[in-house]
Amino acid sequence: MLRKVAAEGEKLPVEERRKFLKNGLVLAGGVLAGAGIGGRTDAAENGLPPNVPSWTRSLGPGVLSNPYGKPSRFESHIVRRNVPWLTADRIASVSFTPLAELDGIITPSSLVFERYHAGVPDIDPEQHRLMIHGMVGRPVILTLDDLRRMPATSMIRFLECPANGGMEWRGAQMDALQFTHGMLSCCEWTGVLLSTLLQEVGLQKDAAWVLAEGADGSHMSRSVPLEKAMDDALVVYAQNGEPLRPEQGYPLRLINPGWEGNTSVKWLRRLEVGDKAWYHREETSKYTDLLADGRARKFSFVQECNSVITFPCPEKPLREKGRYEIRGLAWSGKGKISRVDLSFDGGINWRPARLNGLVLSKALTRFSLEWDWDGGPALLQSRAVDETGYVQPTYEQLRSARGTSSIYHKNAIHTWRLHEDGKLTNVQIA
Ligand SMILES: Nc1nc2c(c(=O)[nH]1)N[C@H]1C(S)=C(S)[C@@H](COP(=O)(O)O)O[C@H]1N2
Ligand SMILES: [Mo]
Repeated sequence: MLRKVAAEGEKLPVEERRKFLKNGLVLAGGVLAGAGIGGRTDAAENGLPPNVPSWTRSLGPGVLSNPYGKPSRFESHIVRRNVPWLTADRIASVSFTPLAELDGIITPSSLVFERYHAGVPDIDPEQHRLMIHGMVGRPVILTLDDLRRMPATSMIRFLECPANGGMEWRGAQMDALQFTHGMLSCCEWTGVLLSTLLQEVGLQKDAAWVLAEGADGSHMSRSVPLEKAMDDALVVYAQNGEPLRPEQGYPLRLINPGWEGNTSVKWLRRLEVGDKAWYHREETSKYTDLLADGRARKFSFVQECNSVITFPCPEKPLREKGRYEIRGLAWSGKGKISRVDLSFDGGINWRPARLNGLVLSKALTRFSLEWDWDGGPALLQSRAVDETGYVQPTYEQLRSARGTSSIYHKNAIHTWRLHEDGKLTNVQIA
C-alpha cells in the first residue's frame, strides 16, 4: 500500500510528513489537557501553553553543579536491568542495555550491558601491567603509559554476547526488547592495534594463536587466532572518549570487532603467543554450540548478521492507529549491513527499509520505514543482509542447521506481535 520509499537522504514530501501529525498536536484545548504525560496535572496548573512554566521564571543551578554530567531526573527509568532467575548470583551475571530507549548507534557508556564471571575488579592503573610473551622475539611488560605512547586507533564497533537471545532458542519467553536483544552495545573504542604490539615484540616462525587473559578473579582466557590478532583486534583503554568504565574492563581490555563478546577479554593483563589454541574452560565447556546430533561447534567466533525492531516493541507500544516511523538496529560481525527489509504480516510480504546515518563495518546500523497502522493485528519483522550477501535466517532455517540445544549465536528473524490495543508481545512463527 505504501508510496515509494524515500531514498537515503531524500526528504519525504510535505503532505506525507503531515500524516504523522494527523492525530497529534492539533490546536484545540481538549488536546492540550489530554496531552499530559505520565499522569501530570492539567494545563491550568502546569507549564504547558499558554502558561509560563516555573523554570522560565527562575534561575537554574550554575556551572559545576554537576561536574560529571548525568541524565535529566525525568529519564531515570533508562537503566540497565537484569533477569533475576537467569543467573544464581550477581557476581557471575549479566545486565542488559535498554535498547528501546536509545537512538542512533552509540550506546552511552553507563548503559553498556555488563557480563562478568567474577564481578568487577577495582584495578589501580598504576599497578596494572600488560605482559606479552610466549613465541615472541622480545617479551615485554607494558604500563598504561607505554601503551598510550604508541599509535592510537579509534573504531565504532558493536559488542555482543554470543548468548544474546540465548533464552529464545526453544521458544519465545522474554517479553521485552531489553531482554531479547540487550546483551548488545556499540561504542567508539580507542587503543592500540594488537598487530602493532605483536610487530613490536616480533613473532616466532610457528606463531599461530594468541591467548588473552583477564586480571579478574575469573582469569577469563580466550585463544584468538593470529589472523584476527593481526587484522583488527584492538587493545583498548578508552570508550566513547573517556577511560574505559570499570564494568567494561578498566583500565585495559581486548576488543575483537564482530566476534563473540566473550573473546573481548576485559581487565586484560596477559597476551601469550603460541602455536596452537589453549582450550581453556571458556572455549570448551562454555561458548561452544551444542548441535542436535550431540557434537558441538567450537570457535564459533563471528556474530552473524542480525537485526531487531526497536520501535515499536513491548516497552514502546503504539497509542493509536495512524502513521509511525518503524525503527530498528541491524549489525553483522562480517562487515557492513547492506540492506534491511521489514514485514508487517509475519514474513509474507517484505518492504525495503532505509539505512540511516552511519553505516559502518561491524557496528550497529539504524534502519527505519514509515508505516500506517490500521489498528488491526500485525506481525512485525526485520530481516537484515550484510555486505557478504549473508541473509538473516528464519527460526526454521536456524534450527534445521543448529538444533535447539545451544544457547549461543541465535540470530533468527525476530517477530513482535502487535495487538489491537497497540501492545506488543514476543512471538515466534513456526
Ligand atoms: N576478564 C574478563 N573478560 C570478559 C568477561 C569476564 O567475565 N572477565 N566476560 C566476557 C563476556 S562473556 C562478554 S559477553 C563481554 C562483555 O563485555 P561488557 O561487560 O563490557 O559488555 O566481556 C567478556 N570479557
Ligand atoms: Mo558473553
